[in-house]
Amino acid sequence: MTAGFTRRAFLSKTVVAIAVTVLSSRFLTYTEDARAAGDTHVIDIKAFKFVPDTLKVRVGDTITWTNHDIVPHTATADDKSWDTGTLKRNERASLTVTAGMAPRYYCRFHPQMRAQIEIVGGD
Ligand SMILES: [Cu+2]
Repeated sequence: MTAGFTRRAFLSKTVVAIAVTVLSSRFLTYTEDARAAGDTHVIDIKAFKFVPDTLKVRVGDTITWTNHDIVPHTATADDKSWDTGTLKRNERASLTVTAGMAPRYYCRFHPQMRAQIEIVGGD
């Protein structure tokens, strides 16, 4: 009898755990899908930093860098495959995310300024 009770308790806990797992994975899937490709992301360059310095993007999204500092900056891929060019104060430049785009970048004038994008999703 004790064994039977224990087993029922185990089963119900298992059912609850599975239900929670299914619900949370559905929720995550929904929120991922809710964000369509083609979004615009804004990266601020201020106080010699890219903000944010890590950004999740999808192929087809647009990234816009705006320089708020007095001195000029760039956002330049580590492998030089893309480059915003020199951005003076309050200037901005945009790039469209392409598949296989080099994720890490820096400022040509201040190589200690570093940041990266992370390309997520398949479409
Ligand atoms: Cu710079």
